[in-house]
Amino acid sequence: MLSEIKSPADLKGLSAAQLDQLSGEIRSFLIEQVSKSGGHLGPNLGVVELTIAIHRIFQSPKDVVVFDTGHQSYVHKLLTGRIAGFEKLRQRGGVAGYPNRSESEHDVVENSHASTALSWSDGIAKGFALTNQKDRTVICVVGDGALTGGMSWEALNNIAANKDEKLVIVVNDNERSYSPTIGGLATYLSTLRTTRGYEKFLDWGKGVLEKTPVVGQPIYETLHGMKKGIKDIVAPQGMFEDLGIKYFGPVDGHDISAIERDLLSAKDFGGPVLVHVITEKGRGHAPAINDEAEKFHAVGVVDAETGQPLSKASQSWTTVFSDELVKIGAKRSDVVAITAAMMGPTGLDKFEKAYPDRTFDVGIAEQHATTAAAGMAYAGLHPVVAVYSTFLNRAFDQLLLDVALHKAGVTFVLDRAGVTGDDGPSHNGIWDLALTGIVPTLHVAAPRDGERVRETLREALDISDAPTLIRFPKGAINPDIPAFERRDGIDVLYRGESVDILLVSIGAFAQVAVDAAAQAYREGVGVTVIDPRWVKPLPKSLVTMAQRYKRVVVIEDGIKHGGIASTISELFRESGLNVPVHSIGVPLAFLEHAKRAQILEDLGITVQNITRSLVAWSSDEFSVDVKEEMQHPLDENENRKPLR
Ligand SMILES: Cc1ncc(C[n+]2csc(CCOP(=O)(O)OP(=O)(O)O)c2C)c(N)n1
Repeated sequence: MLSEIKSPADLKGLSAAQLDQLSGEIRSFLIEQVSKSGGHLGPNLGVVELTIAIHRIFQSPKDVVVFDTGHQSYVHKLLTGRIAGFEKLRQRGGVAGYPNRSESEHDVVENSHASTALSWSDGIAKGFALTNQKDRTVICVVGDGALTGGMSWEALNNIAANKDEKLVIVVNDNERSYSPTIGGLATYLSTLRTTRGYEKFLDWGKGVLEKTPVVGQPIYETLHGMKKGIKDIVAPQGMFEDLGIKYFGPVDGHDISAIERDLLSAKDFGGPVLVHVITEKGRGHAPAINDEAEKFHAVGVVDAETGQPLSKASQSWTTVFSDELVKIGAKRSDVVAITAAMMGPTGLDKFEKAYPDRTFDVGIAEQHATTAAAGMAYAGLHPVVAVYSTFLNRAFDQLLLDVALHKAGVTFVLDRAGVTGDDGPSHNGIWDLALTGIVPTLHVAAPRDGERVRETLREALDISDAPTLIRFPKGAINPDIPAFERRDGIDVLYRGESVDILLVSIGAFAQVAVDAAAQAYREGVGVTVIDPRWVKPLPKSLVTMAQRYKRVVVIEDGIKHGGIASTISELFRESGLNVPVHSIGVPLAFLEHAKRAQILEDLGITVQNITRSLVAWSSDEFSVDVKEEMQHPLDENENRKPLR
């Protein structure tokens, strides 16, 4: 049946039995395809019936469906004509792992960062009202996890103020973010979930009391009159209704006709409505259900039947950090760990196991995590805030003003820094070096290997009068790259035979840099490779070192614009050092989803290509071109295909 569904219209005439069959087919399809490519399997298995019901009751794209975060939009993609693209899910040429406007008119919001959907929906609904598109409804699907993000509440506060807003908020409550959702809101939703509906209570009351002669009926009427009060006790949806948002539910999120009933009522209501839908993450797939930790929130390439990873897990950057922090925690009782709903993915799970009282999961709340860390530092602790690089973007103001201005001894650990690839434009951690470069007092390290992760982490934790930050990439860690010598904190990784080029390698590109230097040597070009480890502040001796070379080349896994190369150029300029600085890194563009290696290849960040550039730069004729390139650093981007 699935292959016959070309658009949501094809769902409308299906019988209950056919819908059942379709749900089963979608689940089998997802298990098979997502296991091959990796992706958000658990969340999508949980929203099969919910997505079908939404597309039967509403008319996308006239009605706009916005998925918060967007990781749970696979079923929506299947129902909107994109089955073929799943062969290459999250790969170049295949469907993206998140909604994508270029794929379909049914995708409006290209997200991946959580808790924005209610604001998007509020804006779209207000826009429809003001532009005379009153027949269009906005449906916002938001998880209980995403509701822990502050933006969700800023949006609800505004939505509630507009009683006529045609907005249906579907809370997809599966009790989990990656791990179980935490906090006061989670407790509140759980009360809603577990309390039997007050209507049932009243029905029961009516039945019993009506049979009670004389006093029965009046008591029932009094109860009914006190509806609101009783409701708060029996089914306390009061929080939403007090805000001014009509509440329906809770409804079984795997019963299509039950969801449809509530969605229909919501559609007809004519104002902001919240439909509370209870779903099960990983529904219908035993390995997902049995995964207590994350219910297969996100899987790599796995065996479709057993859910077991197909390749052996290798040592990752995350595990090196995770193990070292646990060791440090044993000696330092002031060290505490903070995660924004990503305990496992950031490796803080081991710290939590060892020191549960010193570990805080704040929900999807990077801003709160950052400012709360400043508070903890003031109180005498040394917080380690572990987040993905891309999510620190959220907390820039808090980093700048709450942490850095107060010189708070907080250490940020950014995982998944640099090009990550398969999760698309918004998941690349390519902005952190540029963003943190403009934060006074902050120290930034980019370790090149495991030994340096351990070392810089310890150095960071020894700094208590200023914030520190360590960034490293996703995935398996390369073998350690020992230094020949260390000068003023700068490691020399490869000594060139002559002084043609000083190659400054930032972080995990060190191996590529050393290999390129070795190849350049074979072509008669002398390249010395150094790794400053700490890239902010840059060691002054960099200037003295660079003086001896004809050219300096900087390689970094981040945007070139405002990155380390640009800081080094400025440092040289201010020091009166007139040496050309070339930059190898990521151009200022949004990178479409593809494998990291493919993207790096496109950007020319391969040993072969870098060698070619080193050789070209070292030749004299090139100097004219170089000047032009420095004046127009973005020109080259325009010719690059996969960028937009
Ligand atoms: C700002 C931000 N921080 C962290 C994440 C990582 N993340 C992706 S999905 C997710 C959990 C979402 O939970 P929920 O909204 O309940 O959706 P579910 O997966 O349970 O359906 C998290 C923390 C993110 N996408 N955005």
